[in-house]
Amino acid sequence: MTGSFGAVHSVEMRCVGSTPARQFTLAPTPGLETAGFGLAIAAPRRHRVGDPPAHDVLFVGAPAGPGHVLAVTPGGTSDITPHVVNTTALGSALAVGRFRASDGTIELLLAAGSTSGTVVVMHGDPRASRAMEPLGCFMPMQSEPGFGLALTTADLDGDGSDEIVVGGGADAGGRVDAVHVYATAQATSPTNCNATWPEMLTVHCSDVGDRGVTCTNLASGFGSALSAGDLDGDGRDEVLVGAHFATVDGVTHAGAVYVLSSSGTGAALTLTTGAVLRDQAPEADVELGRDLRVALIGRREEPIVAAPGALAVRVFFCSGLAGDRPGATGLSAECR
Ligand SMILES: [Ca+2]
Ligand SMILES: [Ca+2]
Repeated sequence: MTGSFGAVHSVEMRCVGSTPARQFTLAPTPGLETAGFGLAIAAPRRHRVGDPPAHDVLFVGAPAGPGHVLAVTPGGTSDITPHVVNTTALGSALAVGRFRASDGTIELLLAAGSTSGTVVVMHGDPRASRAMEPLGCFMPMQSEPGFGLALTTADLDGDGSDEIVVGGGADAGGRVDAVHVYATAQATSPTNCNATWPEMLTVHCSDVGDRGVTCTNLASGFGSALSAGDLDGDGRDEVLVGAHFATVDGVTHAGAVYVLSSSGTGAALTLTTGAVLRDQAPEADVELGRDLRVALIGRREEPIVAAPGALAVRVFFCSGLAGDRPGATGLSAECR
């Protein structure tokens, strides 16, 4: 799936090398500022093998200026921009989750604010009469430039409801090195974005010696790309964190992806590094992990990781987690 921006105002969906299978084009609308349309895109994810098909909707951010967010459904394109105060660049990052697993609604997370950082939460069913409405918004406990540069949702305690994961903690140069996790039951006034939500936990980058990955005391970019999925099939999502400027085997900016595994619930929830994805023969400035997604391939969710310096996208069928190593049961054919 590719996004485009500027005057094009379109999002194309295509198989690699093919002509677009489907293209959404935004008709010019008087009074609607849509510059940057396509800079961020998000769609509901199938949480488990065997889940019913997710909502047929694509959310598209147009973050230039104040920012807008649009919902593209088979019925057409609608502007669902929430009216909240003190935000700019709304829609610069997007993520879709399910906080109330059983009622058929979904949540949309929108990043806003290129300097202060705010995350807006919307709730509803974009296909039905229950339109997407603002549910709450929050800022970090302490000002963090870059807060919300990356967003994802993940069911970290296995209760069927997603938690919120936010990349943030940038230094003065905008380099990110922290990942924050929030519970989803903290909805606050949707019109006041000066609120803070209590964090469940924060994770910083740490070196992994047996994988040759060094990131501490570096601007590793840890947290500037996020995704989540249940790589080992144990019912809990893992959080995947790109650290595209990490040093690997002494090679600078080779990049790596941290696979964070959860344990415990509630206040006792913890995230630890369960595995690290890296190139077997790292090369300088490949920046593995600059962007990443988890997608269902066969019966398992697998990481798909950008390696822009190698002009490549890498799929890691074997993360190295217990249950996701060669010889484990239930694996994709490529990982047996
Ligand atoms: Ca959960
Ligand atoms: Ca898992």
